[in-house]
Amino acid sequence: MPSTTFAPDEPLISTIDAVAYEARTGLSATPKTLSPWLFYDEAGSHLFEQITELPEYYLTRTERSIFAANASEILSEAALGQGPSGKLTLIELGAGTATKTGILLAEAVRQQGSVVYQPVDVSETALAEASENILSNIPGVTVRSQVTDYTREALPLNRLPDTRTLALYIGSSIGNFMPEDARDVLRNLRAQLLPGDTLLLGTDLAPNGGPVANKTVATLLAAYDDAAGVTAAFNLNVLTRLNRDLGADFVPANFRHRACWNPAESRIEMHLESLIAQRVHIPVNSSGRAFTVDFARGESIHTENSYKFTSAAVDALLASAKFRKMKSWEDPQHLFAVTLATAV
Ligand code: AVJ
Repeated sequence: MPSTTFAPDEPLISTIDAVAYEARTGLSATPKTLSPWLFYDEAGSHLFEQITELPEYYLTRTERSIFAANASEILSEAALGQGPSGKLTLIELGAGTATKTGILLAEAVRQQGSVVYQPVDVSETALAEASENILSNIPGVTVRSQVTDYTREALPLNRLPDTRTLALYIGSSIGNFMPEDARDVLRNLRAQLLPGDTLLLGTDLAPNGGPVANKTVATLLAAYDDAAGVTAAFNLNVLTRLNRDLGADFVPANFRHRACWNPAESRIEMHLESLIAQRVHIPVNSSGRAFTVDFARGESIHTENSYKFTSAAVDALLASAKFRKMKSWEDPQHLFAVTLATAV
């Protein structure tokens, strides 16, 4: 995804090129795939916001409750080792609209009087919404937002004298990446940090991964296949996006949303399954040439992975990027974990 500034309803050519590239490479592969970043056009971002409020989608509200219960401890642990005049600066990867971050920012202001907040995201509109929310609700926060693709580019870390950085990577965003890519994203972040800086990582827990075995595969499946069909609409919207951005002729009604649990990989997978044998035409590709995609009945496009972690898996991932766990917090039902780690 390019870091170029764009309006959601009027993408620059470079965004279209990136979409075309993903469509051509992903849909000509076996099995067919599409990258999850394609979900987040204007309609898809709106659908995701709706997902976060669904009764089945426990992730967002659970992480928020962990922040609400532990913000004071999280911030003071992260500030350990600061000099007397030292302050924490918060940077957030993939900040989106930063709705949960407010709890942590308000606590940072309470503890240190003021805070500089640097949200990083590929979406300029999401960042604009984030700054507005934060600035109008939490006095004492200075916002410096940056449009960057943190998976491909160096982070624009503005290090102020006398400050330590607390990097936030929350919302289970890391779960979208295959293990090696997740490690590389954290290594890219680690490369911009100094020893003693910290990372707060939000991860969804594997079923029965916590000390109490009360998270089932059914809990997970419901979160990715809700009764109201919002997740189905979110998944199918990627086809509508390809129609709009590339002039493709997908008929979304000819596909169905499917979520499954892959125990060997410890991940939820989302697929779009073709209900019939069909041929789809895609007039625009990255080299400007049209191409066609044939689907057998029952064949699917793999659109997303959402990895679920044991606490040992979180430790190993952190260690592979030169972080060491300081402390972690879970909700009482052990659905979700928030882990604070220090750069070593
Ligand atoms: C935004 C990647 C954390 O994996 O739970 C929600 C995206 N996909 N429902 C997740 C998503 C289907 C979400 N993340």
